[in-house]
Amino acid sequence: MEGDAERGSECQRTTGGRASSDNGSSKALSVPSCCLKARASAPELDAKCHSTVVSGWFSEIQPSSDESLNEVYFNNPMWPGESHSLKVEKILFKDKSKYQEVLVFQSSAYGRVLVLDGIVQLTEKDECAYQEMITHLPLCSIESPQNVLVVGGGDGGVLREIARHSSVKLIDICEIDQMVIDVSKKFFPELAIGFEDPRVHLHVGDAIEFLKQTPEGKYDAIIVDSSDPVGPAQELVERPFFETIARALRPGGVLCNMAESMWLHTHLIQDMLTICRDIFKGSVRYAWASVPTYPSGVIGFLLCATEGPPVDFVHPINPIEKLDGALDYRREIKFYNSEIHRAAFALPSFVRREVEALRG
Ligand code: SPD
Repeated sequence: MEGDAERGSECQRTTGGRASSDNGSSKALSVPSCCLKARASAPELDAKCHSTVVSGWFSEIQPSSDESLNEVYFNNPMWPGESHSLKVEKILFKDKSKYQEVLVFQSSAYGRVLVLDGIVQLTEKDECAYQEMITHLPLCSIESPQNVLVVGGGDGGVLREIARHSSVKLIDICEIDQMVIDVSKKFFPELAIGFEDPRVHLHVGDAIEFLKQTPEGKYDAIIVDSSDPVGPAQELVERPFFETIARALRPGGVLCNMAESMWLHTHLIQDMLTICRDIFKGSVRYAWASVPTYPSGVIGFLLCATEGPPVDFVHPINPIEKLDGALDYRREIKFYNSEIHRAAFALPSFVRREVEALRG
């Protein structure tokens, strides 16, 4: 759907904390534990409206459910009290898939932007930081990765990055939402190019079901490139999911999981680290990178290894600079290098203090 930047979005109302689903039934809205404070003080959570474009600006805020109040907005429960805005030149696409609202717009400062359920997933300008880090942090931490699984990642950017590793023979991807793939192919060719690699096998469906069918020990590395844990990705930060991941990894295999912002989500990071320390018997570390268009401007990565040959995440054993042709494969690498890799594990003192699980 195309339109001008001034046009707002249709709202789908919810009542009593329950969201209407496509078939008219309702299911409970779940809010991660780190957001309970926001929930307690925000009755507006009952509204589930996305992709607010007001006066030519997109913001990660949503209209209030109170119909008597015109133009009153509240922030996303994942980041109470703040909202980043981008100036919109043109809305290029907006539709609702079976799972979420999908919006693409041309911004004046960051190129094209992909938004799911009102939350920025990537922009053309800074996507390199996220896709390169979430991919090369794990793949450069093990020798000669061969079988890799991507959970989510329907835009194709992580596939593009995995393809730099010539040791890789198989790249499975399990993405739940076909619309994300189609939209990426149409509007983000620099990312969707990842799907063109002959090693890629696409599975459209639920990752938890996919992992249950996966033979034990199949993968050397699994990359979880999910959206935030509200909506379809909620289960991807919970114990049963991490258990299925660990089962699907070979001994000494590695997971890299998107792990939110250290400025906003230390509770969530603490929970994920505690669960993963328990499940993965090898090393478990937290790294981060700067991504200006994500809330608070940073994003974190949880790295876990299963029991087996020890993995030292901080010092890449498989440095990208030594991989033949990797730096220029299909397009020049923009953000990641071995120095950034090592530095990504340096954590501010407040994070070390607040996230108990990082002290061990
Ligand atoms: N807060 C937004 C986090 C989005 C993480 N997923 C991005 C998908 C890019 N491949």
